[in-house]
Amino acid sequence: MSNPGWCGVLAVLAVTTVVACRATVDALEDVAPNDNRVAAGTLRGGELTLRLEARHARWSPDRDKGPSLVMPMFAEEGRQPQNPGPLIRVPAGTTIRVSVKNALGDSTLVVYGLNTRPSTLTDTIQIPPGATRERTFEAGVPGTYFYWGSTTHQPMADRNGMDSQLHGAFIVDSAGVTPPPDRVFVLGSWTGRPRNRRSFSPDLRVINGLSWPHTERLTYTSGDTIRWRWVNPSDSPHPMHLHGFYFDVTSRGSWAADTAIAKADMPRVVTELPIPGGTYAMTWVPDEPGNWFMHCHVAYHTSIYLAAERPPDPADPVTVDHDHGMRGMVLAVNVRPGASTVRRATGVAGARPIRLVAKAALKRSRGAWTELDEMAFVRQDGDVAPPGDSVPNPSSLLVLQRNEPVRMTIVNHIRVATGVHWHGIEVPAYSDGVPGWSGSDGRLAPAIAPGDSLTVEFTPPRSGTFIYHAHSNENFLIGLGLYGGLLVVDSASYDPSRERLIILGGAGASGTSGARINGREEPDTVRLTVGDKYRLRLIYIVPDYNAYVTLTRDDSTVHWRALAKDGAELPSHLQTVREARLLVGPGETMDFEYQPMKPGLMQLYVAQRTGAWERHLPIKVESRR
Ligand SMILES: [Cu+2]
Repeated sequence: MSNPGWCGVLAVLAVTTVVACRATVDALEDVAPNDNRVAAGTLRGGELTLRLEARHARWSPDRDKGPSLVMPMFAEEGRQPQNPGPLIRVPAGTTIRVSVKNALGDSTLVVYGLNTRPSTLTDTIQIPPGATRERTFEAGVPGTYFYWGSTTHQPMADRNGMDSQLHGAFIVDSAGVTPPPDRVFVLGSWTGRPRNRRSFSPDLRVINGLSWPHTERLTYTSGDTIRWRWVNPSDSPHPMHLHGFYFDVTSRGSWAADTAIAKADMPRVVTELPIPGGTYAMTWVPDEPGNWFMHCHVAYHTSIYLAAERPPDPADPVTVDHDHGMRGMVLAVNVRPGASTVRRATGVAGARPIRLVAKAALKRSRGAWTELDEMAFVRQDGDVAPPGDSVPNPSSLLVLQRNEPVRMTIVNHIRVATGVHWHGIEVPAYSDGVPGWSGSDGRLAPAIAPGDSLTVEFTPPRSGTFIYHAHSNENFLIGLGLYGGLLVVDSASYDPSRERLIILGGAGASGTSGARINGREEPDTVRLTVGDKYRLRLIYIVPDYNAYVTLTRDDSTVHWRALAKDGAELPSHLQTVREARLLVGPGETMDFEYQPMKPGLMQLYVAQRTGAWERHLPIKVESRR
């Protein structure tokens, strides 16, 4: 491969590798992206024999379209190195005989996770340079796991360095049955550390070793049962969001242990947040043809800033267009029509018309990153356009009636093309809001150009708490305010006086870090009355961060009752009282019931996961008059 980006890449890599010139690099092997469809090793008579090696190899996260990186990778002996590393997949009861050779040259390799499940972190294999170590163990309990290697001794939560791609999925299937077809996806994170600011500094988030738009394109037929396993050996939680459909979480675990979830207890969600070291399995049945996505909802993890070869930083980051705006952890799914002819309805006579204007308050001075536009969606009622010189904060709340068709006209009054995604709502593909992607049968929704508009239709089938947001250049567009609350209600049971909506969203033009609560850095006090039961609707759409959310009183965490996740009501036996503290990621919504029993002050604390920022929402509980 020849590429002008090479020398800069090598400057980055020279820190930990011996690679210094193109001649040496050309002698290296290329890394094959591993789609985890073929198990490694030889399985015979209840015994798997597997010979692994860790070698330096040339990884191209954009396939042959971008620069490559020389990094330690796992390979089967005598075979091409893979990212993720060779898949270990055996039935329970299998004896695994594995050898690992450290061909990295200069560092001791520590291998974790080559042992019986459940496992512990202390059970490692230490392999000096040039040495081979062997291990024989029983596979253990069925589940979704992984193994990994380390040369830097970084903990899982910091796993983004030169050894960050040394990992492979480890799947234990139930014994005595043929496992139903499934797919295994491994998330990966690598953060470039340039020696100086002018060095090319790729920063990568990948699925099975590849970055969008080079990730695998999956094709299914409407009505198929789709089973996916997700493995997260990376440095951060990834809120993995499926467009257009709910999925059931069938197990949750980690590299070490896994717990299958009984059918009646399976979370039904559109976003699942595996933590570093976490795994989960999911099942879904698409019933609507078209192009769909499953992607990480941390905006940065699907942004232009995550390309092996990215365009130069734009002078005006707001204007990054939709084609250039997505990279990283995105998986494409095309659903073909199946036997059922039932489609999500469009063109319904009498659909309720709603006009939604994407607006910007022009604050930017040319080229200045610090002076960005405040943005919002403003609902336009009647013929009078909202005034042009300001935007509300937050965007207009949309309240839709369940099963009532809506015809949504999105008017673009910002200075870049975009689309609007109705996050969590089961919409027809064309209405899903990804410019140039959403649609089916060759009819794709266009980007809505500045000054233009687009009309889409859908009929929300369930009541719940949802989000609508711009689906392009999300770091900036969601960050600057293009998100809003979307409630679907049954009018008979909807009582706004007994509900409180809490929207955690982008920080606005004051910066792309931090967050706002209900549109403000210092939000208005929420008032509750003693003895009343409230539905707290929590929307988390801070684009770039995961955070801990805690409801407190007198510095201690209170309890609330979980009611719904991502707009789907929990089955009654799962509507349990629990401590009011949780880790949330972008694209998640949750409903809780809370009944204050005495007057006083409370706080909702929102703390970015690694402590980068903190916000709080004051809540005042008042006596009944
Ligand atoms: Cu992510």
